[in-house]
Amino acid sequence: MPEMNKPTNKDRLPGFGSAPDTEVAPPEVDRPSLYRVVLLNDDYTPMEFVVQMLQKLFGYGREKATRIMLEVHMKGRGVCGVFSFEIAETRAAQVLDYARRHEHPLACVVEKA
Ligand code: TYC
Repeated sequence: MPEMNKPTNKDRLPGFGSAPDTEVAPPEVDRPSLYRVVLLNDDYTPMEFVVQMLQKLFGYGREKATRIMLEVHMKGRGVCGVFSFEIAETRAAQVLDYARRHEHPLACVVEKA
């Protein structure tokens, strides 16, 4: 009579009969760092252009875009968005490209949040 081997943990289907998920340590993954796209003030770029740029490139409504523009105008700088590094760099490049195509000196920088 062949002897029946007792099942070991190797025979168990994952998720059945093993420790509940809550006892399993989650894999350690680093959250990606965040970066601010910061708009800088200048004396030449029209306010209306900045508002429209913020609506077009960042998807803000007119009110929020106006608030950000006025913050930059009055304080010299203002955050127009916080993103992962690649998105922040892309958005900043889009701002500069859009401004240059319209011949405005508008400047922006990316900085770690
Ligand atoms: N200071 C500009 C003006 O008086 C307006 C302006 C706002 C320019 C925000 C740049 O990022 C900027 N026309």
